[in-house]
Amino acid sequence: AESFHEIERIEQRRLQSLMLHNSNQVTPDCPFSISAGMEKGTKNRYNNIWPYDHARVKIGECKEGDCDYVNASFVQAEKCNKRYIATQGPLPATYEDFWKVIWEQNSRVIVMLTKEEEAGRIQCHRYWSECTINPCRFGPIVLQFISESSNGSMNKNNTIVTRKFRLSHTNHPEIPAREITQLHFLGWPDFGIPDSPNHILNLIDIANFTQSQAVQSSSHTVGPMVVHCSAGCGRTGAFCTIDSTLSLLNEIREQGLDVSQDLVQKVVLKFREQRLSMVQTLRQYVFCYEAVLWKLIGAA
Ligand code: PTR
Ligand code: PTR
Repeated sequence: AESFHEIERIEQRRLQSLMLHNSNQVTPDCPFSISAGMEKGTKNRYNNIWPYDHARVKIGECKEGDCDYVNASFVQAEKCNKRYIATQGPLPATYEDFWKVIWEQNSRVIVMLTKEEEAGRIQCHRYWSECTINPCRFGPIVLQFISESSNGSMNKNNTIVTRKFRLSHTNHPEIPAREITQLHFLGWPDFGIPDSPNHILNLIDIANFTQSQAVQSSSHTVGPMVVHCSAGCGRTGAFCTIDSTLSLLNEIREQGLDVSQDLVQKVVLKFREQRLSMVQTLRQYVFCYEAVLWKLIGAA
């Protein structure tokens, strides 16, 4: 708990100094600006979660200078080869932006960690489509639904719905359509944790396997996994922390280095420099340790 509170204090101090500096001046004692996001009210799901400018994902293909904004951040732990795009659950006003990011960053795997609706509140709008006959258009992007399958009944807490899509771009007919896989995990309530670390370790395995398949079948460098929940912070942060920590532990063991350091804390501290509130609650933070330990002792 103490180590999590330390993480929160560091973020509080950073935010206070942001507000003091009127949030748009990047200075040595305040290298974090969030001005791009604060001005884009209609493109943010929540009015207290914005990407830091230094780590935000920018949309390249936009005509006016002002349309590159999307509430998404590149996150990567130190010395870790895993890089992700952490983002909010898309809004109807940002569907096109979302798919542009997927296209431009050449991402192939989307991990969705929230139900569409929880307790009568929309957590994430349905940014995909199930138009099987006619593909859907999001601006220049063409999305074709291919299939949906599920490992269990819709209301089980370990359910993963796997949807496949084909993505192409009307301005780039020369680039072959790409297959995109969305892994939609239904067992993670907002601000809460899944029933068992097993569920999330299983999801991580599937996500990594899908990503590696995409890498193998592509002639180009495949982009980062896109991970989102509702705000793209709490659950997204925990997912990326568990995956990155396990990956770091593997590398460290292979190199015979010291495994006794507190990697989870290190990873979360780094992620919080890149996106606000990554791992949102103490319970989620503890869950990160549980999942890592669960994997290490081979219970999974
Ligand atoms: N659009 C990319 C560029 O010009 O940088 C090139 C590119 C082309 C990227 C095809 C990916 C492509 O698909 P695949 O990975 O399936 O070969
Ligand atoms: N305004 C909300 C809040 O701070 O409570 C923003 C928010 C919503 C933050 C959901 C995190 C949330 O969880 P997650 O990132 O897991 O969707």
